Amino acid sequence: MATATVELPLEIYKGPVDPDWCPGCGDFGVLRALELAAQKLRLPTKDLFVVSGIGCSSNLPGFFHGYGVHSLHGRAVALASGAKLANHSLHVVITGGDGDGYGIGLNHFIHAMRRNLDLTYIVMNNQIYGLTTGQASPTTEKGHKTKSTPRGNVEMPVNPIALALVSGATYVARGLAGENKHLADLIAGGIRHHGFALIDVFSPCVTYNKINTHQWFRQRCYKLETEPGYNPADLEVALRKSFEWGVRIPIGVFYRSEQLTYEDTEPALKNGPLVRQPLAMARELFEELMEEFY
Ligand SMILES: Cc1ncc(C[n+]2csc(CCOP(=O)(O)OP(=O)(O)O)c2C)c(N)n1
Ligand code: SF4
Ligand SMILES: [Mg+2]
Repeated sequence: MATATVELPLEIYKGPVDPDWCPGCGDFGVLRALELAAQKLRLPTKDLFVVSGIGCSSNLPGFFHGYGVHSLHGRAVALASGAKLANHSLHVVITGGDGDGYGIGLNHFIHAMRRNLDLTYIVMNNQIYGLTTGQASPTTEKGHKTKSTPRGNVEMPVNPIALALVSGATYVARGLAGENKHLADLIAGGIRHHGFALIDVFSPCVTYNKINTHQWFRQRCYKLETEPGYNPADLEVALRKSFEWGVRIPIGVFYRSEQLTYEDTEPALKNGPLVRQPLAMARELFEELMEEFY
């Protein structure tokens, strides 16, 4: 990991535009935690690439200083995968919402995990579509009355932690907006991790989700690291934990495992990042191919 030799000031990660999120939105805490994580890792802004989809949460790259793309709804993981393969010396961080990542973008999410691409995905999970003013999302709880489910949501919510565990992610964590230092450690751990990292973050939408509020989470969340004997290397235990929901809800690192990444095993990347390799094909290879096709 390319890092600066001295501690960098936090202000260098501050974007050119101030966030326009509603006062109290959990996303402020996530942005702060990302800045703290970058500072903790001494990451130069030129080595950071932040990609998002569409949603309130997906506006984050505009509020952060680094390279960034505010892409299409549900396509952040696909774009990030391409960027990482083009230049795998970059730290590629994806930020977005539950609708963006677990709804329209779900297929990309699953395939990136099974490939164990070296990406860090921070999902600001507010269990609602915030930007479009309060429709049910894939993580909206059963029975929740929203604009699109006025008689109560009849669908079972996606369980992002369990999904990530069975799909091949090698760093699976959950954080809470407002627990900024804890969240910054989880994000720093995800960026440092060699492989696909999911950090699902409870980031309450104070305007459109009046059930899963900051207070609701503060009353229920506990840290896995305070659980005696919890071992994040044990996939089966992590999977069992991922179903704990209700009176007690775990946050922290569920699972961590060091495995070869897609980039490690892709022959085309053996000679370094593609962006630093010559565009032209070697003469011998060209002639070999011509020979074969004739
Ligand atoms: C292809 C496409 N379909 C639908 C939309 C409308 N749309 C914009 S944001 C969004 C959902 C956002 O929810 P989420 O990802 O949870 O982000 P939040 O606003 O809650 O942070 C939708 C459906 C769109 N922009 N593009
Ligand atoms: S609508 Fe909800 S998610 Fe969007 S900025 Fe406001 S509080 Fe945040
Ligand atoms: Mg949302």
